[in-house]
Amino acid sequence: MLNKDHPRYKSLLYREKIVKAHDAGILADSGMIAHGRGETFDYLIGEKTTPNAKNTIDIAACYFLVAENPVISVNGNTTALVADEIAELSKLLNIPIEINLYYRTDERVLNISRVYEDLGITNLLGTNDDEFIDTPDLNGPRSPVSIDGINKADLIFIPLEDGDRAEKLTINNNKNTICVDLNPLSRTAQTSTVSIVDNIVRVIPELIDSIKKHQNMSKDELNDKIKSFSNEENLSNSINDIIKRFK
Ligand code: PTJ
Repeated sequence: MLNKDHPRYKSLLYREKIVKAHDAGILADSGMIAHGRGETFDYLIGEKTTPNAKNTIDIAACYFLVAENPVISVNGNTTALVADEIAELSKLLNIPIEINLYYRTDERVLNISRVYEDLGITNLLGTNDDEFIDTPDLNGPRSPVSIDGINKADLIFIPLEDGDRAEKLTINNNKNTICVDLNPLSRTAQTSTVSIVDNIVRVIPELIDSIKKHQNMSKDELNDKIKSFSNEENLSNSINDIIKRFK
């Protein structure tokens, strides 16, 4: 039983979620290592959403609101930490969730799909190999994408994505991608259209609030905000935030 007074209570709580998801066959073995790497970067940014990350989340909200076919791609880590919030986001925008795993096995897909079905998600893609197509540009374990999901999407939300994939989706396949990655130097962060450098556990609630705040704005206003954004500047600010902490 975790003690709420422990100075690192939240961190321990998320570790517990990660371990439970591993035991339940949701998290990949490597997901534990990825979580540890994330913790390190979270420590370096002060374990809070920086003003720069908050601004980037607002831009992500604008992208969601102007997109024609957005899709939320989920993996083991995202499901372990924020399944409830992902389900809320999907319902708010009325958009599908695609289970898209790096280490794909039928068992993990089944376990993850049960989590979202129990949360009332009916628009769940990537659960059946028959609906998958192979995208020639995307080789590797994660190459199959759902015909009605990532393949058709103009905007893909990719929390905790691997770099190869993010690069190919964004650059080779000409899609807009929004990633959430605590490491501003990762290839995922460096190649996505919008890179939210913050912890997924803080990002999704903040993103939901931001979408609610922006949803009555006109498409022109939303597009103006999008045009004013530079991901290069965002990443440079994120790196500077870490440097400031070291100083
Ligand atoms: O469930 P699967 O099979 O799709 O596998 C998922 C993992 C995450 C294991 C797989 O995609 C992978 O190996 O990813 P990487 O290459 O380790 O990249 C994960 C990135 O997410 C790293 O840059 C971490 O710093 C970052 N990260 C880890 N935890 C968080 C995070 N970013 C935001 N929030 C977190 N909680």
